[in-house]
Amino acid sequence: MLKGTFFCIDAHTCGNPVRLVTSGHPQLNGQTMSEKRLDFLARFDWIRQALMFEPRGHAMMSGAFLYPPCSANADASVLFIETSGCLPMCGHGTIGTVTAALEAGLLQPKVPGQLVLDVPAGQVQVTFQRDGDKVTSVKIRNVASFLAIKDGEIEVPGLGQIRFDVAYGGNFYLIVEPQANFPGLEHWTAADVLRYSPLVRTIANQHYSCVHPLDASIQGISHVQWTGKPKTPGSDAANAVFYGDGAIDRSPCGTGTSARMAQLYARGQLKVGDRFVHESIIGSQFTGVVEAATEVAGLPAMIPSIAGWAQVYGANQIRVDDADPYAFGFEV
Ligand code: PYC
Repeated sequence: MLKGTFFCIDAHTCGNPVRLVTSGHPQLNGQTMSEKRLDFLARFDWIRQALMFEPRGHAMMSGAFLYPPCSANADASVLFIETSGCLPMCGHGTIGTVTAALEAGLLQPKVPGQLVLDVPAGQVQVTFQRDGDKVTSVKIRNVASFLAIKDGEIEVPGLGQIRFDVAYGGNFYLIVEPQANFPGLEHWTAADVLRYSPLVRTIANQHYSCVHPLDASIQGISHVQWTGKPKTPGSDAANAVFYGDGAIDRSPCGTGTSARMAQLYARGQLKVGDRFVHESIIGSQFTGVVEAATEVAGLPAMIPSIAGWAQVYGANQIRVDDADPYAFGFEV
């Protein structure tokens, strides 16, 4: 039986995919995007599975639905989907969604060049540049970000003792800097990242807990960020972010860059006004800025911004028919 038909605009943000679903949206219950995210996961997760997993997607696939605004001051709301679930916030996803939606005429900003978006993690402010019909850059003023765990330590089979911090930038990131048992990302292959990240994430989640103080539906370490020396001129640092079951972000990761800036800010290595150019595993760059100091439930925090670009490369229509044994993906 045909379960649904979805029109999608396919794009990538600095190399990482963004599939903006422009039709087939389910009606969601809830007042906020956080509540709507939970409703989507409870009742419509089959849509995410069908559009993100192989054979219609792949390990890195990620996408979004646009919804009407939840708040009076917002232009629209965004629900993020990817192979691991529905992220509270996604930086590369927002840059790709905004680019694809503006170019397709799906968003009409109240203020030219600016958008306010409700996302499950809160609200983000977007500014963008255009050249004719083309959107050339998108900057996101992200949700309040903070250092959640300082100097954690776990024993990782095959690696040994690993010291880390956990920071929040819209998702919780376990951040590993070069140390005795990790020589730095520049000395690792992608296969090393894929091999050790799931282990590190599982072990850290067994020993440490992190829950967002204002929204308990945001909890647990979902992403692992390995850091190192950059290779692209102009970058301040490099990172590889692992997410889902086997994905390495091809972009520098918007929420990961926010988390990294929050960690460096809390450690006194960045201050308000500082710029931080972050490089991905393929050398693409986001420009981050420490916009302001703030607090979250009395804890010191900061507001980061991240800027990057996206390219729209096509459109497709995806039919999901449950007569197809692989309609909702498969495990390899
Ligand atoms: O850009 O925030 C991001 C992101 C999260 C997971 C993959 N990319």
